[in-house]
Amino acid sequence: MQGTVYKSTGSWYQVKTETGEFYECRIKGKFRIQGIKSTNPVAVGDRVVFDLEEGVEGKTGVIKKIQERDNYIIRRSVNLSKQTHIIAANIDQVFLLITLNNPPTLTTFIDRFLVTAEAYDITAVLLFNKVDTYTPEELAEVKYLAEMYRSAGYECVGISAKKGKNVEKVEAKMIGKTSMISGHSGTGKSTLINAIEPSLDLKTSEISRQHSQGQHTTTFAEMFDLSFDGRIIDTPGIKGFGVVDMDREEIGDYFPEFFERKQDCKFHNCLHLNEPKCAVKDALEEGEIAWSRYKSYLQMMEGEDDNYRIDQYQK
Ligand SMILES: Nc1nc2c(ncn2[C@@H]2O[C@H](COP(=O)(O)OP(=O)(O)OP(=O)(O)O)[C@@H](O)[C@H]2O)c(=O)[nH]1
Ligand SMILES: [Zn+2]
Repeated sequence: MQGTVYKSTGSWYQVKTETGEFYECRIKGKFRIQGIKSTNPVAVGDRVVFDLEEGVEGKTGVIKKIQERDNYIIRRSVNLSKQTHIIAANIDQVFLLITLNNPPTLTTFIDRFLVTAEAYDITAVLLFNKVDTYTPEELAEVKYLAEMYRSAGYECVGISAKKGKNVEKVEAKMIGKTSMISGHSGTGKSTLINAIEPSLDLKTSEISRQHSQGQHTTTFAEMFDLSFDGRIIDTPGIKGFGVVDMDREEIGDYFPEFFERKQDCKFHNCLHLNEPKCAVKDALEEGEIAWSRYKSYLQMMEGEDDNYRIDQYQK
């Protein structure tokens, strides 16, 4: 039988067949995918082949095969820097929910996230959420950030998941696609999904309670069918987003506004660091490229991990 993984809870996978039936499936023995060192061999969004289990009551199955993935998005596993965790597979686009404060989303985090999305060829859209709570100064900052990311080549929308502002714009972008919703814990992922599909009635939680408990409402990624043609993937709050297995030479190519100018650099393999006649640095000096983007680039080139900074910031 064939189906798509809608949910994974560690050892069990919820698989939906083309006829719309759900089966609880698991993996038997070692199941490794070539070339990927991952803590989870099967991820939400995977298309799988499975056998029904004999002699077992209910609808359970054993996954035999994973069909080739169009793409997948990964992060480093906690505590195991060499290992990776596949967050989801076969994604058409990813929406990153950003809030200025409560919780703060740093540009270094946004940039790392975008680089990862570029590396796996997934369209990213930035959603600046909670616009209903911002002061005029904060709204000006949102506008500034949105302009900056638009000029880098990304679509940006200011929304209020709670009040419904611009939610219909997000909805329109989801038609016919599998979308992933990402963002720090508390940025409003579940609230947005509920606004789009109230029948899902996902649990949301107050920021303060989340912090005192230090827990996420959503612990596993999960895919949901929308009432229109579209699917949504809810992901656990992501703190850091490690960039995995990326050569220093390719990082710049995942900054669209750098890549666009690279052909005008004197050296075809310019790293935009100290090389003469670098089109990226020229654009930076002229204010066409944002310093914060370049700073994130330098940080990634130095292989710095900014997780600890985000953690400090969030406490
Ligand atoms: N004022 C306002 N509050 C919002 C908005 N969106 C979400 N919230 C609130 O922010 C808090 C966190 O929202 P959730 O939807 O639970 O956030 P989440 O991203 O799903 O969090 P995790 O499940 O922990 O990853 C809740 O108290 C929401 O009511 C918004 O647009 N405006
Ligand atoms: Zn250059």
